Amino acid sequence: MLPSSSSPDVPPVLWRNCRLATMTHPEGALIEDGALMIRAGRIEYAGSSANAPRPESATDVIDLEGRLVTPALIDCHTHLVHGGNRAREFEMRLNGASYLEIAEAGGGIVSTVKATRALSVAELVAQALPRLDTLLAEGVSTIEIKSGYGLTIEAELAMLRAARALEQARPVRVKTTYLAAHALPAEYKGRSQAYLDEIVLPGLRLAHAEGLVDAVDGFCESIAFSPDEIAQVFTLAKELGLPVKLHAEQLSWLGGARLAASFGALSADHLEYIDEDDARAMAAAGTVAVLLPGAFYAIRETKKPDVAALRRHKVPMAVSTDCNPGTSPLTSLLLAMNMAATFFGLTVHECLAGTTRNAARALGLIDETGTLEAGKSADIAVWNCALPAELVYRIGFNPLHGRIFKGKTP
Ligand code: DI6
Ligand code: FE
Repeated sequence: MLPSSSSPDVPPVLWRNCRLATMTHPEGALIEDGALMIRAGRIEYAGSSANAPRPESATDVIDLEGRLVTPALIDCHTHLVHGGNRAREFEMRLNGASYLEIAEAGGGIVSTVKATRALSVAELVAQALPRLDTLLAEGVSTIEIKSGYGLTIEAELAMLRAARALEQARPVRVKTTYLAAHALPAEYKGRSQAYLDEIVLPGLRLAHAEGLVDAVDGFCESIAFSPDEIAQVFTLAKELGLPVKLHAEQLSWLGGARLAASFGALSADHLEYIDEDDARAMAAAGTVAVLLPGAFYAIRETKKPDVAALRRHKVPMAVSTDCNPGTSPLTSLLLAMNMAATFFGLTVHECLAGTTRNAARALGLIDETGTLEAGKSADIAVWNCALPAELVYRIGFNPLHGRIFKGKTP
């Protein structure tokens, strides 16, 4: 059991004899004989044992026996709160049904909307907890959770209230994202402007007034909302002082990524269909590229994001599960890293940076977490392995030894 040192009157704890991946170095240097000093839930020192401060008493030294230590993982793009599942639809697809046939049979996002609207906040929390616990068991300490399956004002607020409640129910940091511009509900078929005017925009004002919104997102796609429609949502977000992010270029090119960049978005996500100019615009805006290999895999997409262009323009890349019941029923950030490496060619360091430092950036949290350095929250993962590559290469194996959140062992 790892020690806790979260309250100010508790003496600091020195953790020594670990292989430290602070994730502060662009190339991901590993400190072979590393140490951490943690006091009152914050990191006071992270670096070589040789330069570590002396502990105030011999009892406050913990030997990590050479284990790998990284920042706790961050899942920066999830639809974790939702009702029901889409297993039957999965089976229909295996039997050859097309997305259109499934949609016409009441499948797709519409079926999750129906299941979500039927649930209370408490029931939404209860259905999300097993998914959250699975992610926490793999060393996740920060998670982003979107609305987007309610599609009425009250149901969108309920989803965000459930997301906030999850932060009280578990030792985890939750960032919420308003995604009413996710899909057009059946009652507004063919009337997207009316949906924006009557639901999305007034709902955003109410959600913000209740303190439920940390960022605003949209689905910019031919089957969802146009750049002009997304721009209306982002304009209100900016008026309310909220950061934005966007599901962009997932199934086609519409100009979503560069629209997001023009609004100074925290991130643009999916990005299978971006081009060089999109990467350039994202780099100029400091917009993080969030790659979602689980959705690429589950829908059997063939077009891969242009990682070479993102690298050329030094666009920070994050990796996330996109945990959602339809296109990415994935609750393993370790497997998401393996997929990002295997499908998209990311390096081990890019994968680990993608679930720590750059994921923190995608949530506007880089000053609080995502790297191991003095002043930041003591959000730490200790692994029963020696190399970061062991976190990415295994498929379906969890080497977590212990997770520390704000200096406390949950
Ligand atoms: N892109 C996706 O892949 C999911 N949402 C989005 O904007 C699909 C969500 C679902 O199918 O339930
Ligand atoms: Fe998504």
